[in-house]
Amino acid sequence: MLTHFVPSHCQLAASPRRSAGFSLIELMVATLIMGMVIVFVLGMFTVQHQTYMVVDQVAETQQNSRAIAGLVERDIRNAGYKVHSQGAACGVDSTSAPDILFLSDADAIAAVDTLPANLRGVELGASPSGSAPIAPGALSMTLDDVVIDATPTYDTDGNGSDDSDFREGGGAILVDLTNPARGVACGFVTSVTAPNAVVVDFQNILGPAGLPPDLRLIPAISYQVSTPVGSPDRLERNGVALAKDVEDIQIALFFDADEDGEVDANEYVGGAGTVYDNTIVDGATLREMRFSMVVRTAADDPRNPTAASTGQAIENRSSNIPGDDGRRRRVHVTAVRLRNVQS
Ligand SMILES: [Ca+2]
Ligand SMILES: [Ca+2]
Ligand SMILES: [Ca+2]
Ligand SMILES: [Ca+2]
Repeated sequence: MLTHFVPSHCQLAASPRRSAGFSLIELMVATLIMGMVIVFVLGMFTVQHQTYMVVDQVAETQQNSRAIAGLVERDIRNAGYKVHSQGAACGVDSTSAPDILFLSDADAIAAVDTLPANLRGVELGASPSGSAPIAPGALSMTLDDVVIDATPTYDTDGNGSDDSDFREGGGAILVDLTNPARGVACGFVTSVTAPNAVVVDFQNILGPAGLPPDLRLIPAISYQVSTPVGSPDRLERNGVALAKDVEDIQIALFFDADEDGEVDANEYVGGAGTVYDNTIVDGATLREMRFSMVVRTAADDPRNPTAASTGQAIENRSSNIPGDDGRRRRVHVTAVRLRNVQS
């Protein structure tokens, strides 16, 4: 009985031709299909890996932007604290390169309730002696004191005790109280020698004086894009690297020169179509500042080869940064009111 019951597929398997295994054609077809699958999977993996890298880098850039913006906002908001309002902020404007920003250094000044009684309510700043003309370049200044609030804040000579409210690598803003129309000048502090000497590398000039000048030098925080040889562009705060891959910073300032309580069209400088001129600005009427920056990813995105000049035309910058390197870029804009500045 059993010998008669043989399923048909067993009969087929038992045939001598089929038991020889796969034919060459079958093997080639199988190999080809396998190859195609591998190529497809590898391709998917590469694309996903690239996407992951780009997303990761863009996320990092955005995180950087937020961290920087937080610090800049704080510094802008505090600018003018306990110092002459005219000297709260000073910009060095460019339409073809990053701007440079100086903000009066609130960290250098003790909180109002810890100031000595005789200094409360007094607007602080050091008085330089002599009346040297202010032009771009290094200028040695003799001050009444490098400490403006009776409490030194920075240890400039590294001996372990604080000796100055100015610091090397930081900035300084110069105003003329009897000639506010001279505007405001600013530069980098390159040397501090307590008790009364600083060297400031001025980045701009102070307008001509009509009346005998009454100058005040105010310690300031500096923001600058630096391009060290062989390193990526970076943003420096007080000469110290704050973040890499920051390509550009641009500032726009909003004044209320006629004091009608609002910023009129002609009171907006440093933005599109306008140029900030530090020699005609009365800083005491500054109400708001807009700070924009371009941050880019650290590496190229191979799928973004023609990203030329995307997103770099910010404020009054007329020549865009060449962006044809495939890097992704993000523009971060922050606008802050200056709460310590009063006319
Ligand atoms: Ca500019
Ligand atoms: Ca101090
Ligand atoms: Ca010291
Ligand atoms: Ca106005």
